[in-house]
Amino acid sequence: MTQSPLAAQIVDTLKHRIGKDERAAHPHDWLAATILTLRNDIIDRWMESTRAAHAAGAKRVYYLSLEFLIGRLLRDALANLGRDSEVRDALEELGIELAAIEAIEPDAALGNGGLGRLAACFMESLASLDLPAYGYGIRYVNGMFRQRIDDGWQVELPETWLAHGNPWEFERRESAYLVGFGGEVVSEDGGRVHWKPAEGLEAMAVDTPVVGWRGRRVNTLRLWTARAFDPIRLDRFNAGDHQGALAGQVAAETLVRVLYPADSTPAGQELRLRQEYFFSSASIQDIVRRHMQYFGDITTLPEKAAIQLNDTHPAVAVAELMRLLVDHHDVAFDEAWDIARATFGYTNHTLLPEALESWPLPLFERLLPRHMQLVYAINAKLLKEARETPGIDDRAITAISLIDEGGERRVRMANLAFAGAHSINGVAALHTELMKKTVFADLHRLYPDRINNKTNGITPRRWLHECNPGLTALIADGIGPAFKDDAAKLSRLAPLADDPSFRERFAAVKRANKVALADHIRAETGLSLDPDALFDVQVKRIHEYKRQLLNLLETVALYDQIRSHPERDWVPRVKLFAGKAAPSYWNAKLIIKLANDIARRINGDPAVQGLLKVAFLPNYNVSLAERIMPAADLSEQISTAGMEASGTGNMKLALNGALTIGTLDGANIEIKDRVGDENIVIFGLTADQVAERARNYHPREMIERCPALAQALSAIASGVFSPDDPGRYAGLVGELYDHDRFFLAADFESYAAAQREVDRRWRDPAGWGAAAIRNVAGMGWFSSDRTIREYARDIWHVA
Ligand code: B1H
Repeated sequence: MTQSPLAAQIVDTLKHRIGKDERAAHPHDWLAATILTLRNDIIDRWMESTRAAHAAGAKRVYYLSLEFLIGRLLRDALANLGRDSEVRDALEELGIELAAIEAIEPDAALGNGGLGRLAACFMESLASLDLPAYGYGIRYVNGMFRQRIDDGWQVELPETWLAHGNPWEFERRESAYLVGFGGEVVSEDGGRVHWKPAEGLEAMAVDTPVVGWRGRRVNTLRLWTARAFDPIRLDRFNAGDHQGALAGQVAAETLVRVLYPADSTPAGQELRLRQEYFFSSASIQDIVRRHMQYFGDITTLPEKAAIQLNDTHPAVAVAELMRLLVDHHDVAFDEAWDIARATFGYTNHTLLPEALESWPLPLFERLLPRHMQLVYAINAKLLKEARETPGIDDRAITAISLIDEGGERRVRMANLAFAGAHSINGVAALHTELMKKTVFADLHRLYPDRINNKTNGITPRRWLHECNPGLTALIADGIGPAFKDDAAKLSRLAPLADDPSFRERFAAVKRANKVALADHIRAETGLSLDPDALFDVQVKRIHEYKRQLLNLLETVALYDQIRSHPERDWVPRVKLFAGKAAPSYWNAKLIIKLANDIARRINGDPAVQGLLKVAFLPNYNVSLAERIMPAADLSEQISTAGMEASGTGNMKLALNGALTIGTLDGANIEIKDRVGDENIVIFGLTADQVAERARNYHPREMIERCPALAQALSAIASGVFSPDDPGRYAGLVGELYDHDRFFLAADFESYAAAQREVDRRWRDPAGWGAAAIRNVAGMGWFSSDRTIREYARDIWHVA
């Protein structure tokens, strides 16, 4: 039998690059051989993309992010290159199933949650829109931890995504930069200032190609790894100090070893500041080097480079660019400041006060003495400008300052990023308005033109075409394939909501996806789920403001009602939860345990068999999300209004035909506007009402007035779900009576009523199906292509 050329190439790669023959090859060898073969095609396009940008003297976009939650790359590359079936057939000839090797590709989890996944979607959209762009971050050896559930409790295990090597990446040993820490600042004759760091390590680039839709462009994700300047100190080694001889290498490896697993709350540890400076410095050095090599004049930087700061984690890059301009390129301070501000944009992702990054001034000064001086100089300029602005009083000056003087002195990274950027954007309309009114009110008064909104988006390639091929084929059948190149065209689907035969086919696709998810869950956890039940999902990081606890309380209340009134016409429901808790976030871990305790009790109770099931799916990550999104009927987006900056899981679920039950928070508001008020179930206080209520809130009274809630709480608090440790949840529940920071008591009744409204709609399959189709039709706007076009036009000024 003659082999197809592609099959022959894969075998050749296996032999000559991996060193295995067909009989000895393990699945991981086939995976690597397939990726390496595909890579040749990618590399050609990559080089062409770089050449074209260079020849055109194009402006480049640089996206600086401490997180890139990219997930698996093989299916994405195959789909975007349009080589899916070709590669599937070639592997089949070789007796290998593509799906099987796709499934063993490690999930690159170099991010926590929404912020990191947004960076990954943006990289894909930048390439798809043919914009020359680089992502800059850290090549963590251990990304987001793997979550195991032991007796209902979260256990964190290291994620070893590099265990089998990484065929996607290219080490660039020549692209290396020295990054210093500590030491002193010395003034030379003539007033020139020079930083003499006490420690130094080398940042080395590791590049991953990012393939755009239809292979139009391939951009670079450049992640920095660290190595010691002197990998071994022979003087120490020869003197018998074997460990000391390697200390520099150990320090370097420690720096890039782990991703901080805290979502929405900064870690505040020295190693984190070191990570932030390490990758910011290497990235800025790389950007400046490239600019000088191509254009030769540092003052034209803003015309050729747009640097976007993904939250404040890279905010020290503002000071680093100032240092390079002033100390190394002899640019005068004021001119350097204009250049920096014209180059940087800053995206804010959260308003939670505890999430705003600030560093103790002594720590900042010890690690980065020159940057500290520059922060003072920037602050002096900023506060002088503020003083000269009418309407800015002393209180406002205190709030604008880069230094927080209340208590222990700290450097405010959000203020530094704001001051150093020409654009400061929020990630959904409500969030952006709240930025102007709360955290940045005074800076906004000083610079009223800087804050703007860029509502988040998701890439429809990964989050529709790739994860839901059944629905994608059905849509193409219904409206033609044009939506694949322009997600806005999904709107053409809307009329088909009224077509009974289309609705039936739509329902069949959803059911098949539910069967596939149920099969996966049975294999992973042993739990059997009925694919005809309503799949109600809340999947996201576990955080009190996201209110998984509200969902659990309603679940317990529903459980009570079903048992009290078994004769009623209950809608069979499966409640699916998944998500990770920050390892140091006790209440979040306790909520995971509660979900598992409730699941055990309810799933084992014959009284609700067939009517209610609860499952907590371990280790939520991008790959698991790709299975869940297509199979969901109901999307829980129930954060306390004003607290979820945007949300992006809400978009993935609605795009795959789930109806949302949600508060008027983050992007939910814009989803409602696009899918139509009748196709979403909204409940609860608005952000304004939450702010108003906060001034005079008595949760105990609310609870006492709501028997369903009071009963659910007392059942949990008295140990009904935790007979092995009846007091386990006393504290968690007690806090609700006295404080209830996230207004669960205030929203409970309205949430429970909304859930009964969901039941009512579910009983009408035609109505539900039509609403689900209208959700898909309305979600095209949430493509990250639209988001990136807005950034390109309004912030980066690139074509
Ligand atoms: C978001 C974070 C975040 N907001 C600190 N803030 C982190 C903050 O490691 N840290 O220190 C890590 C992550 N992440 C999320 O960003 C928002 O909560 C979502 O609402 C939003 O959709 C997402 C993307 O904009």
